[in-house]
Amino acid sequence: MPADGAVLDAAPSVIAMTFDQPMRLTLIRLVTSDGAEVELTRTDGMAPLTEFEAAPAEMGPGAYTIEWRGLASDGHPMDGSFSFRIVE
Ligand SMILES: [Cu+2]
Repeated sequence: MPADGAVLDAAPSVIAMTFDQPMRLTLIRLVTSDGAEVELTRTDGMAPLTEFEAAPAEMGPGAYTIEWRGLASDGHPMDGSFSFRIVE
């Protein structure tokens, strides 16, 4: 969350992901279309979770991508990305 491809009229207060099985997120980045990184405050302590949430720093209008990598409970590495836009 936000859903991939979402067009929002305000910045999201949280970036959230739900996993079917506990996932230890080893990396999560929120980047603008210019490749600038937006700070994310995460409180998971890299513990395996099915519900992950992080609070983004202030975000203006533009396109954003979330890139993540994680380790599933069986040690299988996984990764993914999703994107959304904020419009005024
Ligand atoms: Cu696996």
